[in-house]
Amino acid sequence: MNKAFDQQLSKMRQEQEMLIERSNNRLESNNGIYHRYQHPVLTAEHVPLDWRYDFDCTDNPFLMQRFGINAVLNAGAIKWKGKYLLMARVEGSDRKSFFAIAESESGTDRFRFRSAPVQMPETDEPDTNIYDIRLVHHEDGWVYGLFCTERKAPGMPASDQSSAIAQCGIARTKDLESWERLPDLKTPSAQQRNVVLHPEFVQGKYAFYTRPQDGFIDAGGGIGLGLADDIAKAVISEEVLIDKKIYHTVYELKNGLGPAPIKTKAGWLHLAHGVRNTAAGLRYVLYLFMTDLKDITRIIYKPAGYFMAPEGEERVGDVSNVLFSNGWTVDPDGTVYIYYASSDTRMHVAKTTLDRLLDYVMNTPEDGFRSATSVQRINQLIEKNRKWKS
Ligand code: M1P
Repeated sequence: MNKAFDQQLSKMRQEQEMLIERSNNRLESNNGIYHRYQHPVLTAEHVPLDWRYDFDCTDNPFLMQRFGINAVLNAGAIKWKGKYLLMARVEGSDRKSFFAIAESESGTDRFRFRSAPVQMPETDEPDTNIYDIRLVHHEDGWVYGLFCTERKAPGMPASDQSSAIAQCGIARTKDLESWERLPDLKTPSAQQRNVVLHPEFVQGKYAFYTRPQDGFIDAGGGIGLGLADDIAKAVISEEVLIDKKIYHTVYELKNGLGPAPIKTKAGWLHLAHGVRNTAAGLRYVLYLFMTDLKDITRIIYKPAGYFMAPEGEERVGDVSNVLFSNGWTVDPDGTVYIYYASSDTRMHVAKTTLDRLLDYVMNTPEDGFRSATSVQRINQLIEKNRKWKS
């Protein structure tokens, strides 16, 4: 029995309870599209203390953290048995990521991690790092998790310790507790990240949104789509690009799909991230587009520019100036929660409705790709607004 040790541990427990139990207020906004929230919904400080500290005062007399957590980011999301579940990428201070599920009754606050992280089974080729899971309740009855599995590139000289191969790992579950790992997705591309499973069969096959890339860093031409006969041995023989990178846009350098699309009466609603280079480094923003209900390779609406970009404290973190989303949920009343990470460090939520998102995606002008077309769009609005001038 060590009084100081016990007092310190009890203080840490109380502080963490206050953090987890604090309510999260909706922030006012005039954008008409969504509301941000006051606090992040998950941070490294939300990770249970018994994952990080040894509570035995003989073995850990200084109550030192034995396993450091660096960040909680890029969470897949699903509504499950009335609760909002985030399957977060938890990154240790050793740089390795793993998945852990946190649950909330409200969707906007009091997210609490389950008692232990997810034990993701491996294939014959063990993963060095796994991250950025997309959860999809597929019409075949399974919940799939598609994530990036990263391994060291083979055949490199000893001086090269950073070349890596990224591929799409696939796992499935019926209970969000235990996972069956399936073979990694095979595609014609050298590497893959940001792969997402479409929730319905397409021509009787499993449809995958891909992001073909030649190297670990260099992304290919944009977001692709490919079909596979069998999910338990998923092989795509052809990828078609459906949303290409375009010069002088917010997705000039690269893009990647976020969560699985939401089916609406007007089309499949997609959330994606776009990346451009700046003097301050890469800038990741979120954008929306919609594809045709019958032909999911055809984009029918695509507003110009970004839908959400890093703001205020979101702009700073481990990898600054990044918003990334791979999870959203829709309630039966049309409420949409968009879960997004800022600067590869912590998770936030934004709240909106399907009606607002449809209005945004269908009525915001497309990119005209020239300064002159931007001025034209503004002049059209000014003209239209003339009669409303007070
Ligand atoms: O650091 C920003 C993001 O970079 C990668 O995304 P992408 O492949 O689209 O560039 C991923 O590592 C992602 O996890 C990370 O948030």
